[in-house]
Amino acid sequence: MSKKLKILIFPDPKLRTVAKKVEKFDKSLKKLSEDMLFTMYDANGIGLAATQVDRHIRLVVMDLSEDRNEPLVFVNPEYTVAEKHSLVDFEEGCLSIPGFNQNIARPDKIDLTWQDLDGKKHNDAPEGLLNICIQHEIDHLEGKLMVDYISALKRDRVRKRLLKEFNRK
Ligand code: GNR
Ligand code: NI
Repeated sequence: MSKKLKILIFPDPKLRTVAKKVEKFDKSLKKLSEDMLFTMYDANGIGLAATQVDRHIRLVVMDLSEDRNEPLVFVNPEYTVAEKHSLVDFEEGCLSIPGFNQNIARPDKIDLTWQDLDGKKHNDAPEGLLNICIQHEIDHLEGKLMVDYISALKRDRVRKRLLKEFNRK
């Protein structure tokens, strides 16, 4: 049975935690990834980092498919920006910053490595939405959020709105 986990909302300071590398590929890791996928589908998100559910390990889940039936799991994802790259602008949203959308410029070519739930290593050069989404999720694992790409003034406005709406209930 999968469990719905609580998603932390900005400016919860726990979202600033830097996640630790996964060393043990055991049943509890599989269970957490299932609960995260369940939570992500429930919230209609396309990705979710463990940081967002207050679990500070380097684990990301995703589903970019139309029918929401192609779950992806990335353990210990890491990337380097390709030498010959451009920046692509894309309007992003974040389940930890409800009601906030922002265009963010990110490199369009990265070399990505990760492990699966069995610890097997993979690498790929993701394109399109996968490229954008994995960079967004790896930001979470580093304690970084979309609001870090905008001015302090705008960030403060978002912070105040969300404090009033969510974090004080
Ligand atoms: O659901 C999400 N949509 C999204 C749209 C554009 C770029 C990134 C994302 S990820 C986001 C879910 C989320 O907050 N993941 O951390
Ligand atoms: Ni996010």
